[in-house]
Amino acid sequence: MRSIQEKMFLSGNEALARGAWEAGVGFASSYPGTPATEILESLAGYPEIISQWAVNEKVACEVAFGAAVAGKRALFSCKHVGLNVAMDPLMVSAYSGINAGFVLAVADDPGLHSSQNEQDTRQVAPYAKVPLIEPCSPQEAYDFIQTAYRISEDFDTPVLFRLTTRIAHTKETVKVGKRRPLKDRALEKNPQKYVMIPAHAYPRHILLEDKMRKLAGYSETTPLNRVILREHSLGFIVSSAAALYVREMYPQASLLILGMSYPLPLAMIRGFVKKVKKVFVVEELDHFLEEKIRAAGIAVRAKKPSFRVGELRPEHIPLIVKGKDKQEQKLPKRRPVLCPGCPHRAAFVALRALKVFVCGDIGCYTLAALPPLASLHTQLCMGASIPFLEGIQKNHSGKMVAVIGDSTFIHSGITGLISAVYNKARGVVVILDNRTTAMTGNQPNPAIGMTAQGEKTGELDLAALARACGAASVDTVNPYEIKTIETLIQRRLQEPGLSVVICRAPCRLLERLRKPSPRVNAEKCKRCGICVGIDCPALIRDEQKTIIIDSAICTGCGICVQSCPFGALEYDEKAE
Ligand SMILES: Cc1ncc(C[n+]2csc(CCOP(=O)(O)OP(=O)(O)O)c2C)c(N)n1
Repeated sequence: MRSIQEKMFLSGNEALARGAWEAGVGFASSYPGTPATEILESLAGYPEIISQWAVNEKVACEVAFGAAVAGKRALFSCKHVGLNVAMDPLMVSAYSGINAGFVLAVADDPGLHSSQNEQDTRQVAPYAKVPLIEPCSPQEAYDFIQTAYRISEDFDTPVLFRLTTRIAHTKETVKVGKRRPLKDRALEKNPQKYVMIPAHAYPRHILLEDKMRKLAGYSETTPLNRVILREHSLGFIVSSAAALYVREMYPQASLLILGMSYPLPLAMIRGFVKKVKKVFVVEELDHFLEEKIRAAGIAVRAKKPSFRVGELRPEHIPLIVKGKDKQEQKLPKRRPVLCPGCPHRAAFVALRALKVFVCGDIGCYTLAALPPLASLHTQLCMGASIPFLEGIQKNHSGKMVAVIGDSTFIHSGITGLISAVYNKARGVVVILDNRTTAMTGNQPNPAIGMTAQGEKTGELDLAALARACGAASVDTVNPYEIKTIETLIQRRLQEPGLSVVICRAPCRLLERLRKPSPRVNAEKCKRCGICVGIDCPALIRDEQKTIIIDSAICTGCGICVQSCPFGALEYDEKAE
């Protein structure tokens, strides 16, 4: 029994970290990604846990799996798309099984608050043949992560632990306990278990199928799955955030809440459906539960397909019960924009002037795809910019540029660069090195020389790395000089091979640039709006087309000054 020590006000991510710490986790590895980033950030605050940012999710998963095989309880965390990158190790680790407990905490982003898609991670559990745990609150994230480690060790399996934005970021008072120190398990040489050649993998697959049958039995009896019988006329089968919304909208209804949603407790579901007249399956995103329940021949009602897109909200529940379609909310949207003084801005002003085709990547700089900058033309997934350049350049005669951030280049851009050089691609790769992983909240990366737990470490030299990959030339430039960047890229585009231009200046959220703001010389200003085209939030054009500089947020970076062809934006000599 856990002895309750205290209460803490925690988000789902923080509660998960606290529960993992109490469960004796000794190692954690991750790559940042919203809404999962704070899991590792919280774990890094516990000195008993070695907590590391890896270069990408595949590596993070492999390192954490290695730690589990070594005998320490280990945690891997990432956002939903991060699991795509880590699928290779996950699929095979399910065959191997673990030594000490191994949990993969994955946070989905229904509604795409900060993601390129809204894939439903629950679908991975049957594909990878691993159990799936879904908490519906921070308290459950804290409680269930501890159960997840017991399941992992009892069944010799990695466990998938799925959160969504609302569970990961919601805060509540969580009852917590104490850390239970664990003895490390012995590291053993067991090639039949840890070397997945065909001769070993085949018998492991037989074992895995048997394990899944046993897990299906466990799912029928675990307290993670529970029935709350109230009204017999209406009931819901739910997991994750849907459980909260249904409780809020239909407090008298009967509930079957699935904390372990794969393998499903089909006998329990059958029993529930027998007792309750009208049973609805309510779930966010895919019809994961509905499909499996119906495939087992159990008649249930479910949401219309329109609810498979976007976030589920409490007010959707009555619509689902009435069999109606989702009504789209028409709220005004706030346009995201690069920060004032952002070092990425000038590169895109230069690229726009060059009128080249720009293969983009994922980071703050993806915002340059939006007008008025409108100077980034593709974006697929992390690291895709350079392979995209290669694919397009080989099949098109135009000049091609790829743009990629420092963290993304290290994540999965390096192999693309090697491949493009090897295959004799032409063009320019611009590495936007703002000395951080800005988009996800300024985490350090290997080019910074700082670990997740704040220790100094070696600094990866991006210029030397690009040279070693075979780049035809490597230049490092000050990204605040628009003309220099423009001239350099233009020159490199005329040359053979693939050149690398590193635009290097720190993210303004890390290092504040506070130079005096320029002022508008009303006599020279033509009210043409060219300066507003650099898309700086510190530049406002009023209804009379007068340019106003918001000195409260202007950093004095000077990009607007360089962009005005009439010299109407100028620095006050005395203020300098
Ligand atoms: C596979 C995957 N992992 C993580 C993320 C979350 N994410 C988006 S961009 C990014 C890195 C951004 O850093 P960088 O490339 O240095 O650009 P910056 O935001 O600093 O400009 C991360 C971690 C993602 N979208 N996809």
